[in-house]
Amino acid sequence: MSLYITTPIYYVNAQPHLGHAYTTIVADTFSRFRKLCKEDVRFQTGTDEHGDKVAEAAQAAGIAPKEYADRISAMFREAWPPLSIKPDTFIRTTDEDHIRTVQEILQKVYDQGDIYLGSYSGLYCRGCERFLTDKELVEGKCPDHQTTPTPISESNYFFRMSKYQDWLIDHIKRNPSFITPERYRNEVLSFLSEPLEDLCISRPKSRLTWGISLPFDDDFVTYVWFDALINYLTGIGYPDSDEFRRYWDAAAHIIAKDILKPHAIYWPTMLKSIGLPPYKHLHVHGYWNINEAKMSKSIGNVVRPETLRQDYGVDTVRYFLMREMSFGLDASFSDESIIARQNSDLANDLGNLFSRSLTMINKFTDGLIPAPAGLSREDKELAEAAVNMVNEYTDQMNSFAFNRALQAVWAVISLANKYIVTTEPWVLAKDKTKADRLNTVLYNLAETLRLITLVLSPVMPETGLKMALALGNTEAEFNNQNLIDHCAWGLTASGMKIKLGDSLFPRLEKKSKTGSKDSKGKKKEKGSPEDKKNADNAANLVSFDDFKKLDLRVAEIKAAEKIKKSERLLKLTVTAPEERTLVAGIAEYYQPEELVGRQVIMVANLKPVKLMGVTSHGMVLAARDEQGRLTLTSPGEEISPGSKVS
Ligand code: ME8
Repeated sequence: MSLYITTPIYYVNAQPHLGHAYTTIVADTFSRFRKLCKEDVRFQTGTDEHGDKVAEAAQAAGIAPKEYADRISAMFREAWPPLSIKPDTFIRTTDEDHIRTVQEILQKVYDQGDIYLGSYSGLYCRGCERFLTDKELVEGKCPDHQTTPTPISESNYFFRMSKYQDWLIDHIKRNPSFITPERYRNEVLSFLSEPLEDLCISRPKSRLTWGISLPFDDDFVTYVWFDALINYLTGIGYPDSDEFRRYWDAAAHIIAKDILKPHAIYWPTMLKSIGLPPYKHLHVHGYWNINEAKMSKSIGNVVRPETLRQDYGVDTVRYFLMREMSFGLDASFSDESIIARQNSDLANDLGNLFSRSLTMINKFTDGLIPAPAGLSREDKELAEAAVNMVNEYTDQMNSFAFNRALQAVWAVISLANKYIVTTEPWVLAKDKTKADRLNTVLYNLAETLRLITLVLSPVMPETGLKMALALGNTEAEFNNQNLIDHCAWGLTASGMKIKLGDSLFPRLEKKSKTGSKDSKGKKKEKGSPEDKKNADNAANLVSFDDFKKLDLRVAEIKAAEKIKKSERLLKLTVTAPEERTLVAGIAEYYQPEELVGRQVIMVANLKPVKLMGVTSHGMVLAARDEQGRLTLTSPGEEISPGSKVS
């Protein structure tokens, strides 16, 4: 089977924001998912460069429209690879082949009598680039752009859209999956219950020159929507390329609800007039809002995807967008919600399952995935749940219910975390007669992680690769995995060598968007008394003699446990080489069992202190960054416990 998945082509009157990134990440994820189902996929995005809005933005920037379009189009093109978005084609409506295709199509529609010259007066919204009906206005304004439309009266060319109204209603009714989710299908049918007007498809050059000239009348340029929608055909080489024959029947467009009407009404009727079958699916999503208002360049409340990527990492951004929005409905963006997802879903649930399992395989079976013995009830339960997860995930992904697909994965992550608690591998490891049981448990964890890696990779490609490599696969094996041949239980080969690495996701603390803040959340000013104090502190340098007083040693953790009633503190029993107890404030970042066997650096000659009833004879060193990520320091390679650090 083939799939031709597209995003809208974005206007080049402003830079990419999170709304554009969302649609494009959905298209990328879906494309990766269907490739994982061994399908032949083509994914297209691009930029929409003609029309009033772009001409105005170029004028405001004081440069020619083409130069302006080149600049912003490049920003869109360059925004995608850092977000792991890999389109097969990036189309621009100023491309030569697109201009030629638009003119050929216009001529064809004109020749068969579907375009006529008429006159028009109406209310024009520059933001929407179309005339609005009275019904669409809210208190006289465009509801999307909050602007009063301009009355315009002029001669123009019209496309006989009304001629295809009955055919379109019939097509929508016969094909329930033509427009999804259903609410948008109903919205379109309700709109079509009133008589459809013909579509004005030209602009006189006296008013606008930045567009594609009509092939049959050089005094006019093409209306930007008639031009833009045709990109979906140009991109696959309409009318006579192999790609066109291969992909047009499998076309699926993803858009937000703002451009439902052009895609659900103008476009299928245009296609009908050209004699082509309509696209297969139109998938419509809601808006990302900020404080209840649509994130939009005209309102100016935008979040830049690049800023988010730098703050949270690409896979956290992708996961958050796919998990947080229920496709079709609106969702709210806030830093708090993305941090909450990172901490609970990624660092806690997935990150802990991963690091606990790998640490135990590393420690208890020398880093080799062991061979399983007989399966108990709880083993079967885990295996069954993991295999069912793949099916459930596949169904939900195919129906664009990405949040539900991810919920299904997280149900298994949580089951596997519970499985660790009930099977207690660290207890099994102490008893030689329980080796078979330990092997089975560790194998089952590795196999569950393999299936989790498989299904998560379309959403989080970097994390997927990291997990696959850690589980002992090569990059080529990761790239060759698929949902058809690799979804059964028991495919992990025992004896594979795992590779322990860094944790997948750090825990984050609540942070500000606008740079460094003090503890009360007030933004710090440069040159403030506080800055002066920091400068004084920096001058307060430590002498080498003072430094020499510190006795830093390598310590090996033998046991770790939570301290009752404390959320932060862990009690560590270490050897250096003599045994001693340390108390460390790292419980939010590490599970006790993943610490056992690790070497750390400690300050060995601190005065003992009592914390929550436990006396600490020293302090473990850790690094913490501005986002609150924490990692324990350790010697670069294993060395005898007690070695001096100097
Ligand atoms: O309409 N939430 O381009 P455009 C979710 N050039 N998605 C959002 C969003 C938000 N707050 N804001 C924007 C155009 N989007 C035309 C399209 S297609 C032949 C021509 C996304 O730059 C969403 O996909 O205004 C929406 O449909 C699209 O950007 C509009 O992009």
